[in-house]
Amino acid sequence: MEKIGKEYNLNVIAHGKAADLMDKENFYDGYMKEVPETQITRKNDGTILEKDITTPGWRYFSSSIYYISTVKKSWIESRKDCRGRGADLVIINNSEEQVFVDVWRRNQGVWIGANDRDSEGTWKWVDGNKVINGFWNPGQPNSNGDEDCAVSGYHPVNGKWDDVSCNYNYIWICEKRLNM
Ligand SMILES: [Ca+2]
Ligand SMILES: [Ca+2]
Repeated sequence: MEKIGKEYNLNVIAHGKAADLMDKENFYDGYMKEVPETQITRKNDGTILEKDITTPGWRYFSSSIYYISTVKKSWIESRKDCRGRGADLVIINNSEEQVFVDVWRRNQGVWIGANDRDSEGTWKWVDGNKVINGFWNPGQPNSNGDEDCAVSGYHPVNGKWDDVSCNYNYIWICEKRLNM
């Protein structure tokens, strides 16, 4: 499985397109079940290490590696998990990354790194940058009650975002940017 996983990652590097990921979905169904999770360590020297890109349990896509949880937790606990892995909740910068997340979430809601916990109505990513052109469902975010955290795929058939209570439990996706 190690060898196949490496070939798969290199293929994604070569093409870098979300469409390739959809083509490979059946492939990584098997792959994800068999490889163990391992902790990754943060590199400070700015080099791209093949070890990072091929870390078991993580997927490479467009200058980042991603991890998806197998259990559901609150947004804060999910973020804590990502930070413990040297990463943070996923920041979605463009439609390709949105498709990547949408394919990988497999019809489940996933926490993403967008929230308005600091200031109601001001949506920011976990890196502090404002959310611009978010992939929100119609009528969202509406802070219905008190909703400060964004989930992709609240409606399972569509990966668009809703704001929901941060205390709900969802799976989550972590992102670690590689220095390229
Ligand atoms: Ca809110
Ligand atoms: Ca909402």
